[in-house]
Amino acid sequence: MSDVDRFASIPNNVDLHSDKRLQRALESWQPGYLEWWREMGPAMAQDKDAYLRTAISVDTDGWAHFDYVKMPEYRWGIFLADPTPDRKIHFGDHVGKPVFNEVPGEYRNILRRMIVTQADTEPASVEQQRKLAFTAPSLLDMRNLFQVNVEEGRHLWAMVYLLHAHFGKDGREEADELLRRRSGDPDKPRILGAFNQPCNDWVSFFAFTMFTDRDGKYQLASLAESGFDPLARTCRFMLTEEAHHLSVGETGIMRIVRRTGELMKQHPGVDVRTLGAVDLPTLQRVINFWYSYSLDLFGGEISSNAADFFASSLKGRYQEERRAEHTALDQMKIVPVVDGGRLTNKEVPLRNALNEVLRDDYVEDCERALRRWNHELEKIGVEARLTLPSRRFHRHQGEYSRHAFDSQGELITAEQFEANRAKWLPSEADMEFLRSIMVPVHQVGKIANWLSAPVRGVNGQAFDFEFVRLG
Ligand code: BYC
Ligand code: FE
Ligand code: FE
Repeated sequence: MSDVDRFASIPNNVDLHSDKRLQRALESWQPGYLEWWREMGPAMAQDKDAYLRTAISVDTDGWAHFDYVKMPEYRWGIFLADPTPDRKIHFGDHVGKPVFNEVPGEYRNILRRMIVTQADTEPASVEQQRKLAFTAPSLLDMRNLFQVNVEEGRHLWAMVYLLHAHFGKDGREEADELLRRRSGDPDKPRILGAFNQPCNDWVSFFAFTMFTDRDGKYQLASLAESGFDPLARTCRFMLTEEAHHLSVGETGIMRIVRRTGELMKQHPGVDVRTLGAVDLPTLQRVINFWYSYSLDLFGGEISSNAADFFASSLKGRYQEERRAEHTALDQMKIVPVVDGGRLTNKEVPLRNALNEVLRDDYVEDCERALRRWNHELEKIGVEARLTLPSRRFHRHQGEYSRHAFDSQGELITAEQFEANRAKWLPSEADMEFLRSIMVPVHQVGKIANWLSAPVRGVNGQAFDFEFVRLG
Protein backbone atom coordinates (compact mmCIF):
# COMPACT_ATOMS: atom_id res chain seq x y z
CA MET A 1 0.00 0.00 0.00
CA SER A 2 1.00 3.62 -0.41
CA ASP A 3 3.06 5.24 2.36
CA VAL A 4 1.18 7.37 4.80
CA ASP A 5 2.87 10.50 6.07
CA ARG A 6 0.94 10.96 9.31
CA PHE A 7 3.07 13.71 10.74
CA ALA A 8 3.35 16.10 7.81
CA SER A 9 1.60 19.47 8.17
CA ILE A 10 -1.06 17.91 5.94
CA PRO A 11 -1.22 14.14 6.62
CA ASN A 12 -1.37 12.31 3.30
CA ASN A 13 -0.62 9.18 1.32
CA VAL A 14 0.02 10.99 -1.95
CA ASP A 15 3.74 11.77 -1.49
CA LEU A 16 2.98 15.42 -1.03
CA HIS A 17 6.56 16.13 0.08
CA SER A 18 7.80 15.18 -3.37
CA ASP A 19 5.76 17.92 -5.06
CA LYS A 20 6.79 21.13 -3.35
CA ARG A 21 4.62 23.39 -5.51
CA LEU A 22 1.49 21.43 -4.73
CA GLN A 23 2.43 21.16 -1.07
CA ARG A 24 2.94 24.93 -0.84
CA ALA A 25 -0.36 25.58 -2.63
CA LEU A 26 -2.26 23.38 -0.19
CA GLU A 27 -0.39 24.83 2.78
CA SER A 28 -1.42 28.27 1.67
CA TRP A 29 -5.07 27.16 1.46
CA GLN A 30 -4.91 25.65 4.95
CA PRO A 31 -5.13 28.88 7.05
CA GLY A 32 -8.25 29.94 5.15
CA TYR A 33 -9.75 26.53 5.81
CA LEU A 34 -9.03 26.80 9.53
CA GLU A 35 -10.48 30.29 9.60
CA TRP A 36 -13.60 28.96 7.89
CA TRP A 37 -13.76 26.07 10.37
CA ARG A 38 -13.57 28.42 13.34
CA GLU A 39 -16.21 30.72 11.89
CA MET A 40 -18.59 28.14 10.42
CA GLY A 41 -17.71 24.84 12.14
CA PRO A 42 -19.42 23.62 15.33
CA ALA A 43 -20.40 26.63 17.45
CA MET A 44 -19.80 24.81 20.72
CA ALA A 45 -17.05 22.79 22.36
CA GLN A 46 -14.33 23.69 19.85
CA ASP A 47 -11.93 23.98 22.80
CA LYS A 48 -13.06 20.70 24.40
CA ASP A 49 -11.69 17.21 24.02
CA ALA A 50 -13.96 15.08 21.87
CA TYR A 51 -13.49 11.36 21.33
CA LEU A 52 -13.07 11.22 17.57
CA ARG A 53 -11.68 8.91 14.96
CA THR A 54 -9.06 10.20 12.57
CA ALA A 55 -8.20 8.55 9.27
CA ILE A 56 -4.59 7.42 9.39
CA SER A 57 -4.38 4.93 6.52
CA VAL A 58 -6.51 3.35 3.83
CA ASP A 59 -6.23 -0.22 5.10
CA THR A 60 -9.62 -1.86 5.51
CA ASP A 61 -8.94 -2.61 9.14
CA GLY A 62 -7.13 -0.14 11.28
CA TRP A 63 -7.71 2.87 9.02
CA ALA A 64 -9.02 4.93 11.89
CA HIS A 65 -7.45 6.01 15.14
CA PHE A 66 -9.74 6.94 18.09
CA ASP A 67 -8.65 9.45 20.67
CA TYR A 68 -9.57 12.69 22.38
CA VAL A 69 -8.89 15.69 20.18
CA LYS A 70 -9.89 19.34 20.11
CA MET A 71 -11.56 19.88 16.76
CA PRO A 72 -9.39 22.75 15.46
CA GLU A 73 -6.41 20.42 16.02
CA TYR A 74 -8.01 17.58 14.07
CA ARG A 75 -5.58 16.10 11.54
CA TRP A 76 -7.45 16.61 8.28
CA GLY A 77 -5.57 14.58 5.72
CA ILE A 78 -5.54 13.55 2.08
CA PHE A 79 -6.07 9.86 1.53
CA LEU A 80 -6.65 8.06 -1.74
CA ALA A 81 -7.46 4.36 -1.87
CA ASP A 82 -4.55 2.36 -3.28
CA PRO A 83 -4.44 2.21 -7.07
CA THR A 84 -5.52 -0.95 -8.81
CA PRO A 85 -2.61 -2.02 -11.04
CA ASP A 86 -3.39 -1.70 -14.77
CA ARG A 87 -6.91 -0.48 -14.09
CA LYS A 88 -8.91 -0.01 -17.29
CA ILE A 89 -11.89 2.21 -17.95
CA HIS A 90 -14.93 -0.03 -17.67
CA PHE A 91 -17.85 2.02 -18.96
CA GLY A 92 -18.80 4.80 -21.37
CA ASP A 93 -17.13 5.69 -24.64
CA HIS A 94 -13.60 4.95 -23.41
CA VAL A 95 -14.24 1.38 -22.29
CA GLY A 96 -11.09 -0.72 -22.30
CA LYS A 97 -8.60 2.15 -22.38
CA PRO A 98 -6.21 2.68 -19.46
CA VAL A 99 -7.68 4.94 -16.78
CA PHE A 100 -6.92 8.66 -16.98
CA ASN A 101 -4.35 9.79 -14.44
CA GLU A 102 -4.39 13.31 -15.80
CA VAL A 103 -7.44 15.32 -16.78
CA PRO A 104 -8.23 14.86 -20.48
CA GLY A 105 -8.27 18.35 -22.00
CA GLU A 106 -11.67 17.96 -23.61
CA TYR A 107 -13.26 17.04 -20.26
CA ARG A 108 -11.54 19.60 -18.13
CA ASN A 109 -14.60 21.79 -17.64
CA ILE A 110 -17.19 19.13 -16.89
CA LEU A 111 -14.85 17.28 -14.59
CA ARG A 112 -13.99 20.41 -12.67
CA ARG A 113 -17.65 21.29 -12.31
CA MET A 114 -18.46 17.83 -11.02
CA ILE A 115 -15.66 17.96 -8.45
CA VAL A 116 -16.63 21.46 -7.36
CA THR A 117 -20.26 20.38 -6.96
CA GLN A 118 -19.22 17.43 -4.83
CA ALA A 119 -16.78 19.60 -2.84
CA ASP A 120 -19.34 22.32 -2.15
CA THR A 121 -21.71 19.98 -0.30
CA GLU A 122 -19.11 19.08 2.31
CA PRO A 123 -18.57 22.48 3.98
CA ALA A 124 -22.23 23.32 3.34
CA SER A 125 -23.37 20.49 5.60
CA VAL A 126 -21.00 21.63 8.36
CA GLU A 127 -22.51 25.11 8.12
CA GLN A 128 -26.04 23.73 8.29
CA GLN A 129 -25.23 21.74 11.42
CA ARG A 130 -23.26 24.48 13.12
CA LYS A 131 -25.53 25.09 16.10
CA LEU A 132 -26.69 21.58 16.88
CA ALA A 133 -24.28 20.85 19.74
CA PHE A 134 -26.11 23.37 21.92
CA THR A 135 -29.13 21.05 21.98
CA ALA A 136 -27.41 17.67 21.74
CA PRO A 137 -29.63 14.97 23.26
CA SER A 138 -26.59 13.15 24.71
CA LEU A 139 -22.81 13.35 24.72
CA LEU A 140 -22.61 10.41 22.33
CA ASP A 141 -24.88 12.23 19.88
CA MET A 142 -22.78 15.36 20.24
CA ARG A 143 -19.69 13.31 19.52
CA ASN A 144 -21.32 11.74 16.47
CA LEU A 145 -22.23 15.20 15.19
CA PHE A 146 -18.62 16.33 15.58
CA GLN A 147 -17.39 13.15 13.91
CA VAL A 148 -19.60 13.78 10.91
CA ASN A 149 -18.53 17.44 10.83
CA VAL A 150 -14.77 16.81 10.92
CA GLU A 151 -15.12 14.13 8.25
CA GLU A 152 -17.11 16.42 5.98
CA GLY A 153 -14.22 18.81 6.51
CA ARG A 154 -11.86 16.05 5.40
CA HIS A 155 -14.02 15.41 2.34
CA LEU A 156 -13.56 19.04 1.43
CA TRP A 157 -9.80 18.52 1.70
CA ALA A 158 -10.09 15.46 -0.53
CA MET A 159 -11.77 17.47 -3.29
CA VAL A 160 -9.52 20.50 -2.84
CA TYR A 161 -6.54 18.23 -3.29
CA LEU A 162 -7.93 17.14 -6.68
CA LEU A 163 -8.58 20.75 -7.67
CA HIS A 164 -5.07 21.85 -6.70
CA ALA A 165 -3.31 18.82 -8.11
CA HIS A 166 -5.09 18.62 -11.45
CA PHE A 167 -6.68 21.95 -12.40
CA GLY A 168 -3.95 24.55 -12.00
CA LYS A 169 -4.97 28.14 -11.45
CA ASP A 170 -8.71 27.53 -12.03
CA GLY A 171 -8.60 24.75 -9.49
CA ARG A 172 -6.99 27.00 -6.90
CA GLU A 173 -9.60 29.67 -7.53
CA GLU A 174 -12.41 27.17 -7.15
CA ALA A 175 -10.84 25.95 -3.90
CA ASP A 176 -10.88 29.51 -2.57
CA GLU A 177 -14.52 29.97 -3.63
CA LEU A 178 -15.46 26.86 -1.65
CA LEU A 179 -14.53 28.77 1.50
CA ARG A 180 -16.51 31.85 0.45
CA ARG A 181 -19.94 30.44 -0.33
CA ARG A 182 -22.24 29.97 2.67
CA SER A 183 -25.23 27.71 3.17
CA GLY A 184 -28.42 29.72 2.88
CA ASP A 185 -26.69 33.00 2.01
CA PRO A 186 -28.90 34.84 -0.51
CA ASP A 187 -25.88 36.38 -2.25
CA LYS A 188 -23.39 33.51 -2.09
CA PRO A 189 -25.41 30.33 -1.54
CA ARG A 190 -24.11 26.78 -1.75
CA ILE A 191 -24.62 25.15 -5.16
CA LEU A 192 -27.28 22.50 -4.54
CA GLY A 193 -30.71 23.17 -3.05
CA ALA A 194 -30.70 20.78 -0.08
CA PHE A 195 -27.53 22.39 1.19
CA ASN A 196 -29.17 25.78 1.61
CA GLN A 197 -31.98 24.51 3.84
CA PRO A 198 -31.76 25.08 7.58
CA CYS A 199 -31.04 22.07 9.78
CA ASN A 200 -31.40 23.39 13.31
CA ASP A 201 -32.98 20.58 15.29
CA TRP A 202 -31.92 16.99 15.83
CA VAL A 203 -34.88 15.37 14.10
CA SER A 204 -33.80 17.26 10.99
CA PHE A 205 -30.18 16.28 11.63
CA PHE A 206 -31.06 12.59 11.72
CA ALA A 207 -33.21 12.98 8.58
CA PHE A 208 -30.36 14.86 6.90
CA THR A 209 -27.75 12.20 7.67
CA MET A 210 -30.24 9.50 6.69
CA PHE A 211 -31.41 11.00 3.40
CA THR A 212 -28.95 13.68 2.31
CA ASP A 213 -25.73 11.93 3.29
CA ARG A 214 -27.22 8.91 1.53
CA ASP A 215 -27.31 10.88 -1.72
CA GLY A 216 -23.63 11.39 -0.97
CA LYS A 217 -23.13 7.66 -0.80
CA TYR A 218 -24.71 7.09 -4.21
CA GLN A 219 -22.94 10.01 -5.87
CA LEU A 220 -19.59 8.98 -4.39
CA ALA A 221 -20.16 5.39 -5.45
CA SER A 222 -20.82 6.58 -9.02
CA LEU A 223 -17.70 8.73 -8.96
CA ALA A 224 -15.72 5.83 -7.46
CA GLU A 225 -16.30 4.11 -10.84
CA SER A 226 -14.75 7.06 -12.66
CA GLY A 227 -12.25 6.62 -15.44
CA PHE A 228 -10.40 9.57 -13.90
CA ASP A 229 -8.49 7.42 -11.45
CA PRO A 230 -7.54 10.04 -8.81
CA LEU A 231 -11.24 10.84 -8.40
CA ALA A 232 -12.21 7.17 -8.24
CA ARG A 233 -9.58 6.44 -5.58
CA THR A 234 -10.52 9.52 -3.54
CA CYS A 235 -14.20 8.61 -3.53
CA ARG A 236 -13.52 5.00 -2.68
CA PHE A 237 -11.90 6.04 0.55
CA MET A 238 -14.56 8.67 1.35
CA LEU A 239 -17.18 5.94 1.20
CA THR A 240 -15.47 4.21 4.12
CA GLU A 241 -16.14 7.25 6.29
CA GLU A 242 -19.61 7.83 4.85
CA ALA A 243 -20.95 4.57 6.28
CA HIS A 244 -20.87 6.04 9.78
CA HIS A 245 -22.78 9.18 8.73
CA LEU A 246 -25.54 7.05 7.27
CA SER A 247 -25.71 4.92 10.34
CA VAL A 248 -26.01 8.01 12.56
CA GLY A 249 -29.05 9.02 10.52
CA GLU A 250 -30.74 5.66 10.15
CA THR A 251 -30.26 4.64 13.78
CA GLY A 252 -31.15 8.16 14.91
CA ILE A 253 -34.58 7.92 13.31
CA MET A 254 -34.88 4.37 14.63
CA ARG A 255 -34.26 5.70 18.15
CA ILE A 256 -36.98 8.35 17.73
CA VAL A 257 -39.35 5.68 16.43
CA ARG A 258 -38.57 3.43 19.39
CA ARG A 259 -39.08 6.13 22.00
CA THR A 260 -42.26 7.46 20.41
CA GLY A 261 -43.62 3.97 19.81
CA GLU A 262 -43.03 3.00 23.43
CA LEU A 263 -44.78 6.12 24.72
CA MET A 264 -47.71 5.51 22.36
CA LYS A 265 -47.98 1.97 23.68
CA GLN A 266 -47.80 3.08 27.33
CA HIS A 267 -50.24 5.97 26.91
CA PRO A 268 -52.88 4.91 24.42
CA GLY A 269 -54.92 7.77 23.00
CA VAL A 270 -52.52 10.40 24.33
CA ASP A 271 -50.78 12.79 21.95
CA VAL A 272 -47.10 12.05 22.62
CA ARG A 273 -46.34 15.71 22.09
CA THR A 274 -47.84 16.33 25.51
CA LEU A 275 -45.24 13.87 26.82
CA GLY A 276 -42.43 15.85 25.19
CA ALA A 277 -41.80 13.35 22.40
CA VAL A 278 -41.91 13.56 18.60
CA ASP A 279 -45.32 12.49 17.28
CA LEU A 280 -45.15 10.28 14.20
CA PRO A 281 -46.98 12.76 11.91
CA THR A 282 -44.31 15.39 12.66
CA LEU A 283 -41.53 12.86 12.09
CA GLN A 284 -43.25 11.93 8.81
CA ARG A 285 -43.28 15.57 7.70
CA VAL A 286 -39.58 15.98 8.49
CA ILE A 287 -38.89 12.81 6.49
CA ASN A 288 -40.97 14.17 3.59
CA PHE A 289 -38.97 17.39 3.60
CA TRP A 290 -35.46 15.93 3.57
CA TYR A 291 -36.32 13.01 1.34
CA SER A 292 -37.79 15.27 -1.35
CA TYR A 293 -34.88 17.72 -1.20
CA SER A 294 -32.47 14.78 -1.36
CA LEU A 295 -34.22 13.36 -4.43
CA ASP A 296 -33.49 16.70 -6.11
CA LEU A 297 -29.78 16.10 -5.57
CA PHE A 298 -29.81 13.46 -8.30
CA GLY A 299 -30.61 16.14 -10.88
CA GLY A 300 -33.21 16.03 -13.65
CA GLU A 301 -34.86 12.77 -14.72
CA ILE A 302 -33.87 13.58 -18.28
CA SER A 303 -30.42 15.10 -18.39
CA SER A 304 -27.90 15.61 -21.16
CA ASN A 305 -25.32 16.38 -18.46
CA ALA A 306 -25.79 12.89 -17.07
CA ALA A 307 -25.39 11.44 -20.56
CA ASP A 308 -22.18 13.44 -21.06
CA PHE A 309 -20.74 12.39 -17.68
CA PHE A 310 -21.30 8.75 -18.56
CA ALA A 311 -20.21 8.98 -22.20
CA SER A 312 -16.95 10.59 -21.14
CA SER A 313 -16.38 7.71 -18.69
CA LEU A 314 -16.21 10.14 -15.78
CA LYS A 315 -19.27 9.09 -13.77
CA GLY A 316 -20.64 5.55 -13.82
CA ARG A 317 -23.74 3.98 -12.42
CA TYR A 318 -24.03 2.54 -8.94
CA GLN A 319 -21.92 -0.63 -8.88
CA GLU A 320 -21.20 -0.24 -12.56
CA GLU A 321 -18.55 -2.91 -12.37
CA ARG A 322 -21.13 -5.52 -11.37
CA ARG A 323 -23.38 -4.82 -14.34
CA ALA A 324 -23.44 -6.92 -17.47
CA GLU A 325 -23.48 -4.09 -19.98
CA HIS A 326 -21.39 -0.93 -19.85
CA THR A 327 -22.26 1.29 -22.81
CA ALA A 328 -25.84 2.19 -21.82
CA LEU A 329 -26.46 2.57 -25.55
CA ASP A 330 -29.44 1.27 -27.56
CA GLN A 331 -31.56 1.01 -24.45
CA MET A 332 -34.47 3.05 -23.20
CA LYS A 333 -35.90 3.87 -19.83
CA ILE A 334 -39.50 4.79 -19.16
CA VAL A 335 -39.90 8.03 -17.25
CA PRO A 336 -43.34 9.35 -16.28
CA VAL A 337 -43.58 12.99 -17.39
CA VAL A 338 -46.34 15.56 -17.47
CA ASP A 339 -47.62 16.14 -20.98
CA GLY A 340 -50.74 18.16 -21.79
CA GLY A 341 -51.70 18.31 -18.14
CA ARG A 342 -51.49 14.55 -17.60
CA LEU A 343 -48.86 12.08 -16.47
CA THR A 344 -47.70 9.93 -19.36
CA ASN A 345 -44.86 7.50 -19.80
CA LYS A 346 -42.03 8.71 -21.96
CA GLU A 347 -39.30 6.53 -23.41
CA VAL A 348 -35.93 8.13 -22.88
CA PRO A 349 -32.54 6.94 -24.18
CA LEU A 350 -30.90 5.30 -21.17
CA ARG A 351 -27.89 7.59 -21.08
CA ASN A 352 -30.15 10.60 -20.69
CA ALA A 353 -32.02 8.88 -17.85
CA LEU A 354 -28.99 7.97 -15.74
CA ASN A 355 -29.86 10.41 -12.95
CA GLU A 356 -33.12 8.51 -12.61
CA VAL A 357 -31.31 5.16 -12.69
CA LEU A 358 -29.17 6.26 -9.75
CA ARG A 359 -32.24 7.65 -7.99
CA ASP A 360 -33.87 4.20 -8.35
CA ASP A 361 -31.03 2.61 -6.37
CA TYR A 362 -31.28 5.34 -3.75
CA VAL A 363 -35.06 5.01 -3.37
CA GLU A 364 -34.73 1.27 -2.90
CA ASP A 365 -32.19 1.80 -0.13
CA CYS A 366 -34.47 4.32 1.59
CA GLU A 367 -37.39 1.88 1.35
CA ARG A 368 -35.25 -0.71 3.13
CA ALA A 369 -34.72 1.69 6.05
CA LEU A 370 -38.45 2.47 6.18
CA ARG A 371 -39.19 -1.24 6.47
CA ARG A 372 -36.81 -1.48 9.44
CA TRP A 373 -38.42 1.46 11.24
CA ASN A 374 -41.90 0.09 10.58
CA HIS A 375 -40.83 -3.33 11.79
CA GLU A 376 -39.85 -1.65 15.06
CA LEU A 377 -43.33 -0.09 15.35
CA GLU A 378 -44.84 -3.47 14.68
CA LYS A 379 -42.69 -5.12 17.36
CA ILE A 380 -43.74 -2.48 19.89
CA GLY A 381 -47.35 -3.08 18.95
CA VAL A 382 -48.21 0.27 17.45
CA GLU A 383 -50.31 0.33 14.30
CA ALA A 384 -49.16 3.58 12.72
CA ARG A 385 -46.52 3.35 9.99
CA LEU A 386 -44.06 5.70 8.31
CA THR A 387 -43.94 5.96 4.53
CA LEU A 388 -41.87 7.58 1.82
CA PRO A 389 -43.74 10.12 -0.29
CA SER A 390 -43.81 9.67 -4.05
CA ARG A 391 -40.66 10.75 -5.82
CA ARG A 392 -42.75 13.38 -7.61
CA PHE A 393 -43.80 15.06 -4.38
CA HIS A 394 -42.35 18.50 -3.49
CA ARG A 395 -39.63 18.58 -6.10
CA HIS A 396 -37.52 21.59 -7.05
CA GLN A 397 -35.45 20.02 -9.81
CA GLY A 398 -36.31 18.02 -12.89
CA GLU A 399 -39.54 16.99 -14.60
CA TYR A 400 -41.74 17.26 -11.55
CA SER A 401 -40.58 20.63 -10.33
CA ARG A 402 -42.86 22.51 -12.68
CA HIS A 403 -46.02 20.85 -11.32
CA ALA A 404 -47.60 20.05 -7.99
CA PHE A 405 -48.12 16.49 -6.79
CA ASP A 406 -49.61 15.05 -3.65
CA SER A 407 -47.61 12.71 -1.42
CA GLN A 408 -48.93 9.76 -3.47
CA GLY A 409 -47.61 11.30 -6.67
CA GLU A 410 -50.95 12.35 -8.17
CA LEU A 411 -50.95 15.56 -10.18
CA ILE A 412 -52.77 18.32 -8.27
CA THR A 413 -53.06 22.08 -8.57
CA ALA A 414 -50.75 24.51 -6.82
CA GLU A 415 -53.75 25.62 -4.72
CA GLN A 416 -54.43 22.05 -3.61
CA PHE A 417 -50.79 21.67 -2.71
CA GLU A 418 -50.82 24.82 -0.60
CA ALA A 419 -54.04 23.75 1.10
CA ASN A 420 -52.33 20.54 2.21
CA ARG A 421 -48.85 21.87 2.82
CA ALA A 422 -49.10 21.71 6.62
CA LYS A 423 -50.24 18.10 6.43
CA TRP A 424 -47.26 17.05 4.33
CA LEU A 425 -44.40 19.33 5.29
CA PRO A 426 -43.14 20.73 8.60
CA SER A 427 -44.91 23.98 9.48
CA GLU A 428 -43.51 26.81 11.54
CA ALA A 429 -45.57 25.42 14.44
CA ASP A 430 -43.95 21.97 14.00
CA MET A 431 -40.51 23.53 14.04
CA GLU A 432 -41.37 25.54 17.11
CA PHE A 433 -42.55 22.39 18.84
CA LEU A 434 -39.35 20.54 17.91
CA ARG A 435 -37.28 23.44 19.18
CA SER A 436 -39.21 23.33 22.45
CA ILE A 437 -38.26 19.70 23.15
CA MET A 438 -34.64 20.06 22.03
CA VAL A 439 -33.32 20.56 25.55
CA PRO A 440 -29.61 19.89 25.85
CA VAL A 441 -28.56 16.79 27.79
CA HIS A 442 -24.86 17.16 28.33
CA GLN A 443 -24.33 14.89 31.35
CA VAL A 444 -22.41 11.66 30.98
CA GLY A 445 -24.67 8.67 30.35
CA LYS A 446 -27.91 10.70 30.16
CA ILE A 447 -30.32 10.99 27.23
CA ALA A 448 -33.08 13.42 26.22
CA ASN A 449 -36.67 12.42 26.83
CA TRP A 450 -37.66 12.29 23.14
CA LEU A 451 -34.99 9.81 22.08
CA SER A 452 -34.10 6.29 23.14
CA ALA A 453 -30.49 5.56 24.04
CA PRO A 454 -28.45 3.93 21.28
CA VAL A 455 -27.92 0.20 21.43
CA ARG A 456 -24.16 0.66 21.56
CA GLY A 457 -21.62 3.43 21.99
CA VAL A 458 -18.71 3.83 19.64
CA ASN A 459 -15.43 1.95 19.23
CA GLY A 460 -16.43 -0.49 21.96
CA GLN A 461 -17.11 2.31 24.49
CA ALA A 462 -20.35 2.11 26.44
CA PHE A 463 -23.02 4.80 26.22
CA ASP A 464 -21.93 6.28 29.56
CA PHE A 465 -18.41 6.99 28.33
CA GLU A 466 -17.41 10.66 28.45
CA PHE A 467 -17.54 11.23 24.68
CA VAL A 468 -17.00 14.96 24.99
CA ARG A 469 -15.21 16.39 28.02
CA LEU A 470 -17.27 19.50 28.59
CA GLY A 471 -16.15 19.68 32.23
N1 BYC B 1 -29.98 22.00 -6.65
O1 BYC B 1 -28.97 18.09 -15.89
P1 BYC B 1 -29.45 18.39 -14.52
C1 BYC B 1 -22.75 14.72 -0.40
C2 BYC B 1 -28.57 22.02 -11.57
S1 BYC B 1 -24.08 14.86 -1.50
C3 BYC B 1 -29.57 23.03 -7.43
O2 BYC B 1 -30.84 18.12 -14.18
P2 BYC B 1 -27.16 17.04 -13.65
C4 BYC B 1 -22.97 15.11 0.98
C5 BYC B 1 -27.39 21.41 -12.28
O3 BYC B 1 -26.18 21.66 -11.60
C6 BYC B 1 -23.43 14.39 -3.08
N2 BYC B 1 -29.21 22.88 -8.71
O4 BYC B 1 -28.56 17.69 -13.44
C7 BYC B 1 -24.17 14.84 1.60
C8 BYC B 1 -27.50 22.04 -13.63
O5 BYC B 1 -26.96 23.35 -13.55
P3 BYC B 1 -26.29 24.04 -14.85
C9 BYC B 1 -22.90 15.55 -3.90
C10 BYC B 1 -29.28 21.64 -9.24
O6 BYC B 1 -26.15 18.08 -13.95
C11 BYC B 1 -24.37 15.25 2.91
C12 BYC B 1 -29.00 22.17 -13.84
O7 BYC B 1 -29.58 22.13 -12.53
N3 BYC B 1 -22.26 15.07 -5.08
O8 BYC B 1 -21.71 14.35 -0.81
O9 BYC B 1 -27.29 15.87 -14.52
C13 BYC B 1 -23.36 15.87 3.61
C14 BYC B 1 -29.57 21.05 -14.68
O10 BYC B 1 -29.09 19.86 -14.12
C15 BYC B 1 -29.70 20.54 -8.50
C16 BYC B 1 -22.66 15.31 -6.33
O11 BYC B 1 -23.62 15.99 -6.56
C17 BYC B 1 -30.07 20.75 -7.14
N4 BYC B 1 -30.46 19.74 -6.35
O12 BYC B 1 -26.95 16.43 -12.18
C18 BYC B 1 -22.15 16.14 2.99
C19 BYC B 1 -21.87 14.67 -7.45
N5 BYC B 1 -29.69 19.45 -9.30
O13 BYC B 1 -25.20 23.11 -15.30
C20 BYC B 1 -21.95 15.76 1.68
C21 BYC B 1 -21.45 15.62 -8.52
C22 BYC B 1 -29.27 19.87 -10.50
O14 BYC B 1 -27.40 24.17 -15.83
N6 BYC B 1 -22.58 16.27 -9.18
N7 BYC B 1 -29.02 21.18 -10.47
O15 BYC B 1 -25.78 25.34 -14.28
C23 BYC B 1 -23.28 15.73 -10.19
O16 BYC B 1 -23.04 14.62 -10.59
C24 BYC B 1 -24.37 16.56 -10.83
O17 BYC B 1 -23.96 17.89 -10.76
C25 BYC B 1 -25.75 16.43 -10.17
C26 BYC B 1 -26.78 17.16 -11.05
C27 BYC B 1 -26.11 14.97 -9.99
C28 BYC B 1 -25.82 17.12 -8.81
FE1 FE C 1 -19.00 13.94 2.76
FE1 FE D 1 -21.34 12.42 4.96
